[in-house]
Amino acid sequence: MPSSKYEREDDQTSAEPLLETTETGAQALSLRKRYVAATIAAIVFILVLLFLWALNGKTDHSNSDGACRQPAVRREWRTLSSLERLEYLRAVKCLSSIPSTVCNGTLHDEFSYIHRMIGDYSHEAAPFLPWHRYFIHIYEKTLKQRCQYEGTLPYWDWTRDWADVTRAPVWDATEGLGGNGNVNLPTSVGGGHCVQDGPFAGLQVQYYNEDWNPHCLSRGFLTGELLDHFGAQRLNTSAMAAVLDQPDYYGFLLKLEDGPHSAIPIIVRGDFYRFTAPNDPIFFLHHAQIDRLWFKWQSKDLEMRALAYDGPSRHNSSIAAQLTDQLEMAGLAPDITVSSVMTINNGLLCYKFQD
Ligand SMILES: *[C@@H]1O[C@H](CO)[C@@H](O)[C@H](O)[C@H]1NC(C)=O
Ligand SMILES: *[C@@H]1O[C@H](CO)[C@@H](O)[C@H](O)[C@H]1NC(C)=O
Ligand SMILES: *[C@@H]1O[C@H](CO)[C@@H](O)[C@H](O)[C@H]1NC(C)=O
Ligand SMILES: [Cu+2]
Repeated sequence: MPSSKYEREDDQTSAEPLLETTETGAQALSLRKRYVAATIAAIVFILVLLFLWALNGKTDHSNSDGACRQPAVRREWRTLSSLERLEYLRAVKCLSSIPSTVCNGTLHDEFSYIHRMIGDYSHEAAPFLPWHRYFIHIYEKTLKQRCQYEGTLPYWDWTRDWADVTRAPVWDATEGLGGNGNVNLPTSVGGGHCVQDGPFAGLQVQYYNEDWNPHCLSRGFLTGELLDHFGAQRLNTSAMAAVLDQPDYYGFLLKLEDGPHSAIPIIVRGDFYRFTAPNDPIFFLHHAQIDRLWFKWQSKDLEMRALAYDGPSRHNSSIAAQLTDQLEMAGLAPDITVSSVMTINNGLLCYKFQD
């Protein structure tokens, strides 16, 4: 009994003689054409795939040709999904598991160390806004490159919590950065107590101002009249409008820096209201909001304000700032000019904000 294998051989032998006729010659030709067409189609298909793959490789959003085609979207903390919040917290925690090659401690400590060592030149001076814009960009990039974070840096819009910022969702113990220090423990640095809830419970940080001083992450939320004085009075709608209505760059900067920018760390206390403020991971959500407010101010007249830059070139300096000044990062990342971060869709930076 013939198997199917034999049946096929029978088919071939019966087909072969047909190739002799001219009619089947034309058939063979059209077969060859089809073969060529199929090959070309396959090559085109592979080329398209390669092209798409190359495009996709560029979605780290910073394009070398200076174009920003797909800006990353920075979003407000409470608009992230639970999963997105947890993923961000995972990545931030990951930083404190990677040893630093720059200072004692981990990548987490590096940001405090650099901010204290070099960042203070930028405070109450023109570079305050661009220096921090670059600094938090480096942080976001580090989360991506060292901790496989695929999201963007979130911001905390504390104007939504102006009446009492200590009750904002960002302090949640399960889907936030944890809350106030534990007041039942002895006081820690900065008038706070060790944080014992949330993802940073028990986190040890290495620096406090100038000192190498390993300690627990500390917070000490203000309450009552002080909270109202530094919180509600500086963060309410009319107070914020007065900041954003400033017509010139340095006037706006000072109002923002001395007003809401300082208000939050004064309220949180502990590690935050010191030059080693990045010890507290809330620093980066806060500065993403400061950066957003600068962008909001710029957006009122983007063409002019993308170039608006004046004031002292560094803290206590009598030399006027210029767009060609360098932003110093002490090896954390390359020094770059102020002008390279005046806009947020310029190639080096490529993001936008979702309101
Ligand atoms: C690093 O830690 C050592 C002790 O292990 C200490 O003596 C030194 O001062 C620290 N260095 C810095 C830059 O903090
Ligand atoms: C809002 O802020 C302004 C300016 O600091 C202050 O005078 C006003 O009392 C504040 N309003 C409330 C409701 O806190
Ligand atoms: C800036 O000047 C003030 C007042 O003269 C001084 O207290 C402070 O130490 C100076 N800061 C720096 C970084 O030089
Ligand atoms: Cu700072």
